[in-house]
Amino acid sequence: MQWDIFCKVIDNHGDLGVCWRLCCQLAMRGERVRVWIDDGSALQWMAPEGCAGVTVIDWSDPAAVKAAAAGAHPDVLIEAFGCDPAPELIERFASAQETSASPHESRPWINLEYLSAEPYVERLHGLPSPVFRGPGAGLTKRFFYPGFTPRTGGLLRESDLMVERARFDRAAWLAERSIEWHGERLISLFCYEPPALTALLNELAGATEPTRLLVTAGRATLAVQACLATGALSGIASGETSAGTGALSVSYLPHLAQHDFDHLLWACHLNFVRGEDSFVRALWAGAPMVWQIYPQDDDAHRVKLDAWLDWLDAAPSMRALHRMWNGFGAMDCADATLPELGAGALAEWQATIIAARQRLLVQDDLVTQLMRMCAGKS
Ligand code: TRH
Repeated sequence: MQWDIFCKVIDNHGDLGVCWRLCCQLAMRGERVRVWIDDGSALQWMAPEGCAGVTVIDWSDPAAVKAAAAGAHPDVLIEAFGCDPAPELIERFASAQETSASPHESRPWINLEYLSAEPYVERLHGLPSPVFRGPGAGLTKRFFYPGFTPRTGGLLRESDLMVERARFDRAAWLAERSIEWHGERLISLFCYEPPALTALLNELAGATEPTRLLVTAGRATLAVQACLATGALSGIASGETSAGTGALSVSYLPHLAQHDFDHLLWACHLNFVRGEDSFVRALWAGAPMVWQIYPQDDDAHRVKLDAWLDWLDAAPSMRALHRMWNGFGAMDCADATLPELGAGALAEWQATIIAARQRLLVQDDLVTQLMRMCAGKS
């Protein structure tokens, strides 16, 4: 089938990251995919080689929209995160419905929602949403909610993911990427500007166990460099591509292609992730993880974070660390300290993540469920 997926980049990289992963997984199953993006600039580093079977259309270019709209009608329209596709494209989609054989064979229009572990997801997943206004009036969308339980839409997961994960060679990958490593503990950092960042850097610098912090490009690098620039850490040696003090060494990474970002998570003994897509990828990586949730108004993200920690059955120490890392604890005072990131705590957290991953691996992945819904079988 022909899938048209609409993606508007709000901020950061997750809207595009999730949509791109969805496109690639559909194409891997032989589907024809067009992804309409208003700002696809991040694809230059996220997917420099593109993906066979996926056509990228610049939604902000009227000529590109016109040319694509003259092409084949989509069999499925996916509106990612409520992004409201251009009216002329909805009109075209609606006109294609009229040529459908019968209403029950109408072409699916799916509203792909953000991921959450909150209870409402199971209630709303799959519900119809009639369209009353605009060019789509009279049509019906369906809600598709990703999630962590069998009564949700599941999570994006490539069919060969765990085979690739098992095959991964940490030392070879680090060498290929020219990342300095002397056998020390590796921690990845992908974050916004967490209030507890100084406390983390101080803890790692003062620990007995040496650590190399692999800092991702963009906001995480800026946040670490800002911390180091304040002199909050004593004796830090700070350079363009690396820094270090005490037991802590810091390596600043370039942007990695999306498939390689997974390898970063697989290489590390602890992953600090954020948003939505990297959060899921850290679960699949099976290492201890700390999630900085995307901040929302009126603290809605706090409810969302707690819902996930409840689903995870997280230990009190993991909950305490998440509260601090997300600024819900007393991290605004300079001398606050994080829970010890010792071997015992990491082993306990890793057991929790691996148990959660096992629960997820026995569920159908998101694309399997989406294709089933669009084939009218769910
Ligand atoms: O960038 P994010 O914070 O995106 C956020 C969230 O998705 C949030 O839910 C959404 O509301 C907001 O955007 C608008 O985090 P996320 O979701 O992990 O997306 C980052 C993507 O970037 C992910 O697909 C991984 C990818 N990535 C790379 O491919 N290479 C890299 O080097 C890095 C750092 C990230």
